[in-house]
Amino acid sequence: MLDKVVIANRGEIALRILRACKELGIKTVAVHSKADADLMHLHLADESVCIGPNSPTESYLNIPAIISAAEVTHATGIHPGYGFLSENADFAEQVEKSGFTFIGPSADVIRLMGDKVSAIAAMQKAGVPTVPGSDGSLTNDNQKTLSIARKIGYPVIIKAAGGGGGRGMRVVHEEAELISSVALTKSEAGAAFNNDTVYLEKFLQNPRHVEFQVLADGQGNAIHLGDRDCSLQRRHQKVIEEAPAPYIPEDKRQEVASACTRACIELGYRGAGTFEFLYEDGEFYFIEMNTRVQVEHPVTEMISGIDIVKEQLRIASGMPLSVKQEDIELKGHAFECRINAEDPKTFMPSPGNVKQFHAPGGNGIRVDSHIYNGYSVPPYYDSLIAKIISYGPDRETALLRMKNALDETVIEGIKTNIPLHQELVTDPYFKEGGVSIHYLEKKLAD
Ligand code: MV4
Repeated sequence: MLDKVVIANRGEIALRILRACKELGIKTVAVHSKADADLMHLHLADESVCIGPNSPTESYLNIPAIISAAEVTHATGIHPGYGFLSENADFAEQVEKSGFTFIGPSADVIRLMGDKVSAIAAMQKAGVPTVPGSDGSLTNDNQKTLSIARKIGYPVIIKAAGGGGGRGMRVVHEEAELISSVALTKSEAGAAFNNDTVYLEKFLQNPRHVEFQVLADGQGNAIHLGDRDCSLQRRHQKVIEEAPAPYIPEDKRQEVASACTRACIELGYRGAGTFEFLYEDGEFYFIEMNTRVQVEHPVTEMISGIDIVKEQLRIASGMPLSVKQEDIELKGHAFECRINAEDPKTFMPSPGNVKQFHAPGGNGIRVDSHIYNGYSVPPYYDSLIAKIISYGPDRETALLRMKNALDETVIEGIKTNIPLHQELVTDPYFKEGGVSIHYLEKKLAD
């Protein structure tokens, strides 16, 4: 087992990783920016190291500072959490070259998935269903581009190979716009990602966002923990997630889940991963793979009973998966509300002092949060301050428990999006389940 792990992140996920380390008897090193000297997990960690000033680029994105922190504390592994350096292949490579264990897949696999064109090609090879598209990058041959789009049918979407998560995309509704749109997306991609490679897909107009959680040990074993529906989002920021995804025929779910685990074996994948799909008219279409632990991993933990972060740590320690697919029973239903320090109407960040915090509780409620009475939310980072997770034997019960949990929660001194969540959990369409990726933005527009 890893002896000592540097937690290269902040906020709730740093605390989440710390708790998993403690359960496994792994010593912890908390690294933090100057603004984050009051983070809760610093007191719970065995050691803490200040790695730089407030700016993320000088602290949580500062590769030499993080590797130095591992060196001076004689750590053996580095857990990147989500965001920041978690999907940076160069970081993973430098961590390993410096003699530490990167808690995640190999740098090569991170790089393969970071390039969306190579990721899609790998998935097609492994039998994972993808969106009809250009099957590779677009070339300078405009006639060829026009013929690909004509064959697929409009609307189409042009995406940057270096993009992902909603960055570097453009929808094209008619042939007359295609070539200029490709040029524009290419030039924006070159500036944003230093990679002007673009590809084309059929644009799905009203899909849901459904993703599968996998775990693989790099020793020939891979399992899935079912799916999650993350359709309720605004500007590519997820708001509520749930597991399992509602109204997916069980045979379809099994078919796609099996394709994902087979792909993990074929790729020699190691660690936790997420296969992102669009789901429309009963079909799944792969769009991206995330090679990190995700914000919404707790909903899967609730229905599977598997501790995903502990599995990451065990896998990185060279241990095989602790469970087989046939031992996993996905049971009940779970929701996660992302509580942000922001104005519930304007979505403007609302950093500042938390004068009062009372967490909800009761049967089936889990709260992952680093905030406490008197904690100051700094303005420099993501506004996520808590995740309220509810579990129940069925979707209706889990949602009722979430409503009660939101009503119980007290956060004073800063604005939060709890009023928005209270509105959403009583929304008749959301209660029904299966809303598309456009539902929240349309609702907010009215
Ligand atoms: C799409 C799409 C429709 N058709 N691809 C946005 C984030 C990135 N992961 C991929 N995205 C999309 N790709 C095709 N072929 C619509 C989106 C999309 C979206 C996807 C998931 C969750 C929210 C979204 C919001 C807007 C657009």
